[in-house]
Amino acid sequence: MILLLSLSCTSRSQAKRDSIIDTLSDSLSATDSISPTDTLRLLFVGDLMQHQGQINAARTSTGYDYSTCFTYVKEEIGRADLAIANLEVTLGGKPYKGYPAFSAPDEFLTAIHDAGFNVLVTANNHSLDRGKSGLERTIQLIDSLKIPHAGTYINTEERDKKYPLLLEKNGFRIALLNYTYGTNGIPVTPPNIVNYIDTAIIVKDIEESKAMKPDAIINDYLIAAINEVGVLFDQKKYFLPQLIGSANTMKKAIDYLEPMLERREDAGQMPTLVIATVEGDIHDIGKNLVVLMLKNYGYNVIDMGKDVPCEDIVGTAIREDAAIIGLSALMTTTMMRMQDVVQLCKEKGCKSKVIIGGACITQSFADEIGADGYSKDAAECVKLVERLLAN
Ligand code: B12
Repeated sequence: MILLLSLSCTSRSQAKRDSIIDTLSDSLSATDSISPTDTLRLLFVGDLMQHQGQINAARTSTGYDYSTCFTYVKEEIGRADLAIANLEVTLGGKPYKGYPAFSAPDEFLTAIHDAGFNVLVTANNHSLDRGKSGLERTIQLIDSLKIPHAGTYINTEERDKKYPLLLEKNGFRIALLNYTYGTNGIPVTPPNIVNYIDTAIIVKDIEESKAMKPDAIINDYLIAAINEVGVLFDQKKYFLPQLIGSANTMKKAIDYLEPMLERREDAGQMPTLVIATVEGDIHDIGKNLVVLMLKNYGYNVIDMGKDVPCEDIVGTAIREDAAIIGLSALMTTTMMRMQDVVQLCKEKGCKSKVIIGGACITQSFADEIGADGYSKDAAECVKLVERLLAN
């Protein structure tokens, strides 16, 4: 995930912009890096404007013609994967005016679109030049051309839904943020929203951008939600149908997010791991997450599914020369099947290390049954596997 921050400041406020960026850089982690082999061409264009002279020049007997306006730069714009521009005028309708309160002809937007700009930011000091109707008309016109945009919103609901603006291109996921220092003294009319520079809000928006990572959605929202379902089931407020419904929803969400998860491409020949939910247990959401995570790290994972007898697990591990067997169990009634696997490994001379996990499993249980490792979640499971394979 890359985060792009667009701050609309005058040159006089450069020092202020620098200090804002210093403040915010603390909240961006050093791990938000990208692989140098991936390429994304970004073009940023400042201030698409329409002064009175430009409006007059575009006027024809039937309307406004901007067809030649971007002729000399169109090719350059087209070379960018994402051509992002600051729309520094409103499309507030007639009468069309230039400085100091801009309202450009609608044809200007069509020309911008035809020129190849595919993202617009709209929070700047001219956002409110035509007040409420100007802000809303501008957004409606941009929406009508399906151009993604950020910065000004009709109301809170729209902002919540569309901001931070998530852009996906060439396998990159980019969160675009846009703010302005002010709107030339014109106050915004509720429920409209202009993103003004406010470091507390920007930090919150950055946090939200980071939470748009698919693995964060799984860890922070989906798993938290399914655990809550478990609590409600415990409290007899939810029953089996709700449990099944929640599990199905979780599966759909994970299937949707899976292609977006980061993958290690440079894995080469990696060890084989055999993973299964033990016999008698059909809980496989957690096991599937563990499988997904390990596969994403490049391991050769054999997923044996759920309700798997220990003889099948150990037999497969021996046949496939697995470095590790990973076992999942969610019920107190099935966790003892893990001990059976450890025992059978010894009996059959299976060299695989055994790791275990699942909501009811603890480190002390792992020690008790002689397992080689335990982890509380899928992310830690990757570290556990790395550690065990290094020894
Ligand atoms: C969803 C769910 C179901 C779904 C399962 C769907 C599916 N495809 O998995 C359905 C509706 C089918 C179901 C059925 C039942 N369930 Co149920 N279920 C749950 C629930 C709500 C969530 C489980 C879950 O998916 N959690 C989310 C995942 C992501 O977490 P996780 O599995 O713990 O996995 C993470 C870690 O533990 C770890 N991990 C997991 N596996 C592994 C493996 C390794 C090697 C490692 C290192 C790490 C690791 O990483 C994972 C990712 O971070 C839990 C409540 C709970 N809080 O656990 C009850 C719960 C597990 N179910 C329970 C029960 C009783 C049942 C039923 C018996 C109900 C019934 N009366 O029929 C049946 C069981 C049938 C059977 N034979 O298995 C009880 C178990 C009680 C107990 N302690 O024994 C629980 C705890 C609910 C409760 N509070 O009473 N259930």
